[in-house]
Amino acid sequence: MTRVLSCIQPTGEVHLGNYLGALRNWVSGQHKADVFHGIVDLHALTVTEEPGVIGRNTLQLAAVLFAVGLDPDVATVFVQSHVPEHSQLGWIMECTVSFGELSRMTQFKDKSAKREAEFVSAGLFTYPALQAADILLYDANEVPVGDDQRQHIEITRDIAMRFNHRFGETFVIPKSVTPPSGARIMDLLNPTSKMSKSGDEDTGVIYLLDDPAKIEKKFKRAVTDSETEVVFDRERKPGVSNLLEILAAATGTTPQKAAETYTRYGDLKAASAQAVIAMLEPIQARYFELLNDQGELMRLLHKGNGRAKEVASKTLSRAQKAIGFLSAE
Ligand code: ATP
Ligand code: LTN
Repeated sequence: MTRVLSCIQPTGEVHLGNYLGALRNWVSGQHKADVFHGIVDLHALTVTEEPGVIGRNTLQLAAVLFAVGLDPDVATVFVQSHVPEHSQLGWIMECTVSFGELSRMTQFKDKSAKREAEFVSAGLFTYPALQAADILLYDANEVPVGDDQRQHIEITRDIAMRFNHRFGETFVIPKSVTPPSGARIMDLLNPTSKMSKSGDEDTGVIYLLDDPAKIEKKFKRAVTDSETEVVFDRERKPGVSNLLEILAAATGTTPQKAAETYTRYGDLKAASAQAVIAMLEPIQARYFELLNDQGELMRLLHKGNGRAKEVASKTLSRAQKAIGFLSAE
């Protein structure tokens, strides 16, 4: 059976881009493959400094993952720091990737530029090595990610191949799979940059827990262009195309088809808002139920952590043996 792995960082509130670009596909994929989904709190540490924040975000994110429909009896949902093999293999990966390769990662360039006046940790730079460990520990065949993560999957493949070449066949070589629709949702106010949890401007971001009034307001204010024609053209009309992409993803059609239904920007915005509100309503209800029962939430996570550790510990010892570290036994 195909093994699929994808992870999400507990760095802030989950937004529509995360849901349409990632989580929704995790849910639909859980019955088609053996799926592992990690809440990668160690990755969140690259950009989080205040005490307590990561733990709180991790718990909320776990509630979101189950609320969107991941079934703990089918999908392995785990917390990265609860499976210490990630840190252990992460170091080995750092020693298998070059400084030059890491320097070419656009996520590092973007994030370090955004943090200009702030602390840029070395972890932010070596982040892809830890991500490679996340993936390789589970012998993942496929890694479903949005466009923004393709480069990290490529570098993971390069690292895995290099390791196998140096130390003998150890890791499965993964490949990235990109969902067909809603692959890249842009910020409503700044439709040429992706909707992101860690951007400073939050009004162009639709959060999964936003109430209907807020969602309507955000869509109303969405940036379009000075023309009037509703057509799907990412290059020439990024704002309108983004709305069409969101509407299409929320109603199960294509952006081109959605464009045929509307002639006015105002109607397109209103329809997009309503479609998103309807899509999020049941998710929000389940989220609050789960968050009110933290004992149950922790029980579900322990279940996933146990299953994750079983697989990860085997792969780590395979890698350690291949390298030929002196055995402690
Ligand atoms: P950050 O801004 O801190 O990088 P993020 O919003 O990009 O956070 P991640 O935790 O990095 O979120 O990503 C979780 C998943 O959501 C990834 O698979 C990523 O590809 C996807 N994703 C994030 N933003 C978008 C977006 N705007 N459109 C589509 N998919 C997205
Ligand atoms: N880097 C990813 C999050 C991430 C991930 C992973 C995704 C960490 N480890 C392993 C897929 C597989 C991001 O910023 N979205």
